[in-house]
Parts: sequence; C-alpha cells; structure tokens
Amino acid sequence: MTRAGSSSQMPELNGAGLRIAIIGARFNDHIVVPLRDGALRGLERLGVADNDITEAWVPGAFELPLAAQALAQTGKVDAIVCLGTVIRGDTPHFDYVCGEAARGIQDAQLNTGIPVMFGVLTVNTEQQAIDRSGPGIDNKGDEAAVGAVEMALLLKKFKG
Ligand code: INI
Repeated sequence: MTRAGSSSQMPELNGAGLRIAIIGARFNDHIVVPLRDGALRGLERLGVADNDITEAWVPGAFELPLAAQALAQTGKVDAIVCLGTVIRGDTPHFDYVCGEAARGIQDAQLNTGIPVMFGVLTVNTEQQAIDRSGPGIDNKGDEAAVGAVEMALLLKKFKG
C-alpha cells in the first residue's frame, strides 16, 4: 500500500526547502501581528528557511483571497498562510467579510492548486481573538503555518 498522508497521525514535517508566503490582513492588526508571529514560529520550528518566507499585507480579510490567488499564480510559493481577524459587530458586515474571505480563500487554492490556509479568526469578542493569538502552539497562526507545510509536502508527494 502506498501511503501519502493517509494516516490520521500528524506526520513528521520537514519544511526545509519549502517556499511559504504569509499574507496578513491589517484590520485588527493588534491581533493579526501576533498571528503572524505565531506563523513565523511554526515555520521556523519545522525548518522553513527565513529566506524562503514571503510576507505581504492587505487592508482587510476581504482582500486576502485576491492577494493569495495572485501570489499562488506566480508559481513562486509552495503554500500560503492567510491571516486575519474578523470580530462580530452590531451590523451584518461581519458575515459578509467572513463568508467572502472563506469562500475566496478556498477558491484560490482550488483554482491554483497551491494550498492556501484559512488562518482567519472569526470571533464574537476581542478576548476570543486574544486567546487564539498567544505565544503557545495553539496560536492559530502557528497552526495555519503547520497546515501549510503539511499540505505543501503532501502535494509535492502527489506530484512525485
Ligand atoms: N476586515 C477585517 O479583516 N476584520 C474585520 O473585523 C473587519 N470589519 O469588522 O469590518 C474588516 N473589514 C474590512 C474588510 O475586510 C475590507 O478591507 C473592506 O470592506 C474594504 O474592502
């Protein structure tokens, strides 16, 4: 039997040689910067070289999909980590931004074949965002970075 990510156990991940991009949404940057820091910690822990990491910023989570798709189309990255924070307010704006960010990020990875991680917090309160962007490995930016390395390695394996 050929196994390619077919075990439910988290595989050993070696990110050396992978080119990973992080795109952050500047809106709520007091949360997104710690998510970015978590992503960088995760990539470094898995051996992704600093020189192989690209960082870019967009105004808000709504803009993440276009930037991710454009970057994926360059062929210069093996995976992309999208980071943002959308905090529920008094109007339906939250639902539009979250929905379009999620749909667009999924479209970007399906359209391009480059993994694009959904590291966007969609929370009801600022405290929930703070709780998910701390210094531990439960930081959602760190988790998204680990996912990016896993998916990049899996797709490379598929392509042989
Ligand atoms: N963008 C976010 O990333 N988070 C938010 O909480 C948010 N809220 O609440 O409005 C937000 N809005 C901006 C949006 O992403 C776009 O940048 C803007 O609508 C321009 O297209």
